[in-house]
Amino acid sequence: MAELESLEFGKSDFILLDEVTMEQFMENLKLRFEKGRIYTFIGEVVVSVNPYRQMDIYGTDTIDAYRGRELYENPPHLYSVSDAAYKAMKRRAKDTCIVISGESGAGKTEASKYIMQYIAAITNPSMREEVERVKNVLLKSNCVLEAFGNAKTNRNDNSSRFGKYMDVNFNFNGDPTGGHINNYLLEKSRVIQQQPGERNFHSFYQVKNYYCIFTWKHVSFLWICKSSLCVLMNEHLCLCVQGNLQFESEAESVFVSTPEFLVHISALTHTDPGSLRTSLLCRTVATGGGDVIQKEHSEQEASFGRDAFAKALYERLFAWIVGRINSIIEVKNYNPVLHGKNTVIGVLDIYGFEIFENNSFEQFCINYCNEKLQHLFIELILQQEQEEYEREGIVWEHIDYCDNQIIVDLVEQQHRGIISILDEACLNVGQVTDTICLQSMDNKLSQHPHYMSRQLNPSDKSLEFQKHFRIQHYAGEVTYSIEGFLDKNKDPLFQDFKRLMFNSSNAVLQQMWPDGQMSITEVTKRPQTAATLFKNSIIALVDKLACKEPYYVRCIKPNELKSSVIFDDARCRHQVAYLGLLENVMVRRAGFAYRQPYERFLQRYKMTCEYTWPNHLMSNDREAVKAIVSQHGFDQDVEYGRTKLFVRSPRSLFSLEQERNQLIPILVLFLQKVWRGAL
Ligand code: AD9
Ligand code: MG
Repeated sequence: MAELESLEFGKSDFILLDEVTMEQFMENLKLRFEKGRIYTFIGEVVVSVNPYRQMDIYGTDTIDAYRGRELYENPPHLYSVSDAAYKAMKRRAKDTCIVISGESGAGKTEASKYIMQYIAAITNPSMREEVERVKNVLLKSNCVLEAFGNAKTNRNDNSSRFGKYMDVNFNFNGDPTGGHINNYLLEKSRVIQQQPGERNFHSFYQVKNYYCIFTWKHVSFLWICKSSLCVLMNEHLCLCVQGNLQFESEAESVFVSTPEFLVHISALTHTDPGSLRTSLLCRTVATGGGDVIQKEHSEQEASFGRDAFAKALYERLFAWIVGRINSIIEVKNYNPVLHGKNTVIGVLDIYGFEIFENNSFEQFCINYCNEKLQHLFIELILQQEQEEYEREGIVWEHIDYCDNQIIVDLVEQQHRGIISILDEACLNVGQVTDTICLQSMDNKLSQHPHYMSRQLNPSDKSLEFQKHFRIQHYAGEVTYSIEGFLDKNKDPLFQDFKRLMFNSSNAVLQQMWPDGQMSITEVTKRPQTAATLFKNSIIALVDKLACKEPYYVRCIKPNELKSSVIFDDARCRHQVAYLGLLENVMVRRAGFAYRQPYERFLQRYKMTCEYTWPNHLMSNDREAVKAIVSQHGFDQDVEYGRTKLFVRSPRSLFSLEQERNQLIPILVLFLQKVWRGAL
């Protein structure tokens, strides 16, 4: 039992802390980590500390222990939330979601896999073939997505470089009937460049083992995927662009200095070598008079175009793989009249808040996403509390909390927000530089309490003039370098490449480039910028989550050394602070720290009261619970809801729990004597 366990291994629920202080929180977190108790509740939220070692807590025995049980009946575990989300979905036909957050390496992806495994293990007891097929694809899609979307970074050997939201659909029996995956902002710049000590996506290294046309040292970002994904594709896919493809210029004209690669690439992409060369060296432009002309690239433009092409190829491949998985698991032939309501559990594993030495456009997007999710977290946690109190007829007192809406607005507000300012700058191609864009941000945001730059604070030597701006995020200050923001936001790819790929004789590649059909005169509408596309996808994600009953897993990384024994106090403290965990405990406790259905409360504590042991004679369970509360003298500390008892201070419950613990051995002794006939 969660409460029993607490005495020896620290408190299994942070709301049972004597005082909600950072010191007590950290003490409990550390003690539990050291005792191998990596999970702790805050009410229904599970806080998880990455153990960095294999734990024997995910086997079938454990799954059986959690299946169908109430949250507080077992020690905290990922399975507790998984089961709670599943029960709510099945019993109350509620769409639910499990949001997993935490910084890079904190254990989000591992947690999401255990959650999926649990759901797979407890469903389809009758082993229906179609359900098994869906479960199989859902579980196995992970390794394909990790191969193409994960990479070794300096912080995590298997870092997800994309955000993932997976919906699992269930029929009225509670068995999975299908699913859908959404992916967010793949870090495609990794294809062409990695930080020292980091690697390209895993797939680059895995594929070369069985299909290698160049020796490894030649392959910088070229690879061909042939048979590895046959299961998914049923066709051979060739894909390549390569960093080895170099340009040189002579007498003002640019040429490909490594023509042998050009031939390979055209063969692999099933395109004509001449067209490929032209796409690499020139771009088609429409003149003001409506004519279409070819304009030659400079060497720098050609390299820029090649890199953009490489990134786009990989990004489209990734999106295509996700699309293929989706088409295999989409719910087919579902008839709500015949099959009942189709319900959903969503699992979100998305990049956590990032603060690096150098923070660029990617960190800006990721941190904005975290602001949105944090805002949703606060809103939903409070909203849930409020709804429960209303349902139970309890008077609710409003709680003040730190609202980060102002930071969300700083980024996303129409016209005045940073994304709007960036987009405006991107409209004036060639005229606005990163520095000019920064000036524009300074002008418009000078009054904003969460925005800073050196131009606005000349005395702040930590910011470089004309290069940096700083946002005071809910999780801490982050200084961004404006360099490259406009290019990354515009994310331009010459139409010539799109047309080239659309004309590929490989059907799969052609399918990935439908926009290549357009001629240059048709491409008048400016495509949406990267930041706006990302913003829209995150707003859509938040809308999706907001209409579901949320469950949270908050992951903490205990140290930077991937050690299973080090608990780095400062690092953990920082994460606890920015995940808002203390706030979470306060919100939970400011109202009522504990609530339990009368029947359950009675079952657990009836032995502590003479009027309820062994059975009560009251008119109902509510009255019996009143008798227990009265006998223990904490009437002032509780409210009686329609179906549940609400306890304000955990102290009351704790004293009850202690008394129960003292009584259990006496009762066991008594019962043994009865059995032996001694009494
Ligand atoms: V990132 O934002 O994608 O860079 P995650 O997803 O938060 O990050 P991940 O789940 O990949 O982190 O965990 C990092 C590593 O920690 C894993 O590769 C495991 O080696 C280790 N880990 C995490 N959780 C567990 C666990 N429950 N048991 C054992 C774990 N090892
Ligand atoms: Mg991950």
